[in-house]
Amino acid sequence: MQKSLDSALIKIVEDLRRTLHKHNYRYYVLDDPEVSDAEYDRMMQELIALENEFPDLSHPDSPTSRVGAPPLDRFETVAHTLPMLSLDNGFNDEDIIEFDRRIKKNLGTDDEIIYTAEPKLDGVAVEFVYENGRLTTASTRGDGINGEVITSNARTIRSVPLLLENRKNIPIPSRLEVRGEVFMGREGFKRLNNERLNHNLPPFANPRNAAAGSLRQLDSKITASRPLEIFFYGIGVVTDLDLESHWDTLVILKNLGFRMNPLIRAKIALKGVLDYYRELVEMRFQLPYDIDGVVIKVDSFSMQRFLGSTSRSPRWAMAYKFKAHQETTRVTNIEVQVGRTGVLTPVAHLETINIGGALVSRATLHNEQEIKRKDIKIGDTVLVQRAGDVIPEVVKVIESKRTGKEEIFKMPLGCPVCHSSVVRTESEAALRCVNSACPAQVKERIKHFASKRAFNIDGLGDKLVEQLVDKGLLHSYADIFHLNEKTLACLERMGPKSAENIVNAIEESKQITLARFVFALGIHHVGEHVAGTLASTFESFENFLAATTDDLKAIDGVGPVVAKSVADFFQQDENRKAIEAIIAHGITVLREDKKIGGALKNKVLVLTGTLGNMTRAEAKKNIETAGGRVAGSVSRNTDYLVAGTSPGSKLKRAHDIGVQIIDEKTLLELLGD
Ligand code: 5U1
Repeated sequence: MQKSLDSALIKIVEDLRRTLHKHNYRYYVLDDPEVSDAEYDRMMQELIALENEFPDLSHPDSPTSRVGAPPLDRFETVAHTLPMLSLDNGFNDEDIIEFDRRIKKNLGTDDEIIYTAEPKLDGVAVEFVYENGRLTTASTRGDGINGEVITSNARTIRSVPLLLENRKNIPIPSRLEVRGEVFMGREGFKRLNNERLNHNLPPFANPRNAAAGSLRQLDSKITASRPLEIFFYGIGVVTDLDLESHWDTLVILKNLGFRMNPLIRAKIALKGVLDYYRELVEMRFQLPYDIDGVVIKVDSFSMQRFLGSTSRSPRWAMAYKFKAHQETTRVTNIEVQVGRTGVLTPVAHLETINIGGALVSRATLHNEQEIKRKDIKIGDTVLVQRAGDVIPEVVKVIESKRTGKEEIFKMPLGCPVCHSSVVRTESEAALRCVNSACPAQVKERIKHFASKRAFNIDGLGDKLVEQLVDKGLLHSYADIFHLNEKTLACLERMGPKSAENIVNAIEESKQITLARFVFALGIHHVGEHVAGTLASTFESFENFLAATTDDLKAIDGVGPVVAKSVADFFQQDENRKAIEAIIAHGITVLREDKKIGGALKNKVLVLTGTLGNMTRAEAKKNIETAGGRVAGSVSRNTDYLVAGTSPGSKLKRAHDIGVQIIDEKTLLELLGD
């Protein structure tokens, strides 16, 4: 009897593990989840409970091992079977043309060389060893010959497969060494740094440092709490597989369960490589993670072997780096700006400089502590960086350039705009203006409310909002819905056509998804990600309004700070009144389940060319309402390319990689119009 119970239990645990591995693969590798996060978490909790109750059933391959293992005293080191080489760098087209020329010369051919090109992530290179399909060792690059063993830490990264699966009849190699870049996305980085500031811990300087620091933790439970991700890009020693090219290898790796960057461009010639570089230069700041260039690899393995490597780097690969995004300049002044939650942010005025193609004359200094920590004075020469975020920041002072005439900066004792008093909240490094009617706060709140990712009111940009607030025409969110063509046409540089377009955009914005609506309210600590979590949890605005602090705290990804902030927001009469006033204008907050269950559920669409019946913003909104997502570029994950008139290069790309191309009429049919 006991035996049959044990075998039934073992089967339940094994089934749960298999199911969780499968869903992990669908979520991280295919970007096509089959179950909700809540369902996944429920299964994981069930497995954790069973493994806790029956410790004999625990196993290092279990998906539960992602929560971390007992802490280590130190890291062991391990020799890489094949050295983990670096890449030679190129900085302009001529360097890449020369690289191509050299390869042809070494191979003794005039034929076009076929390359695979991929984004170069700014993260930490790691090697993973799989023996008979099980992850046995993960190690950092170290000096390229020996690395540090970080297996328990690597196991906590959800997009790292713990067990390989034989899909599409690909045999599981007895030994497989796979290499990839561990990184932290920008959203995760911001959230982590906010949490650290809230706990009086120093923030990480950039996502790369945060990824490296998180991976080198002796306690893997800390690593497990960090939002690390990975894209795999290559191999070391592999047995049992007959691999002929880099691209074929990546396809096989993807089928075995490894996550690939969807932007990898396969089998292109030199011109394709140069075009791809330009595409990524355009796209880089829209990506959710930092990249610092493009990696170009000769695709054929027989050519790679013929070309060989130096002791430092392979002759068949090169990194084409993006232009520097750091430059030095001088701080001419420091101004204090007031944000939508009243936070006072010091901003450096700079002598204008060109950083990676953009003119920069302002940089955020974050807060008073940050100015003190970096010891920034007015008149200093500083290193300025335009990083992932569009807001440039001061990295450090170039002390050797000091003349002694630099001036120390002091934060004002009151709000620089409305002169109300300012307070410093205990957990925050910031000062805050206490007057919620402060014109600076009103302007910033309305800008946020109308912005692309909130109500998405095309044409109601920052300058216009400022004019409208200054003229006393906008005091609250609801005032936006009173704007008419006559009022708008009185403003500077506003023709009747523009006024009409704005009024139309305001009208169109009245249909809004719950996630966008919650984000638009500008609740402290509720960014786009948290708003999405709240929307998918509560499904309707009525449910969200009725939530208690305990309901909020119970949501995965919503900590006590966010829960308190949401509860405080709704406790304030003025906020409730502001929401009632918005809703009274005929706003429809779409139930989130409509979005999730829409005709384009989980579909990825890319738009090219001009559409006849809707603007791009409208198309995007309609697609999102139907549960789809609009991406900026065509990749193998794209479900449909919607081609309007005069389509761009995306059409050829979609055609080349076999993405389904549809016209606007078909899109309307899919949207159920
Ligand atoms: N995407 C990518 N990054 N990266 C880094 N591929 C790639 N390949 C590398 C490195 C160091 O090296 C191999 C070409 C040896």
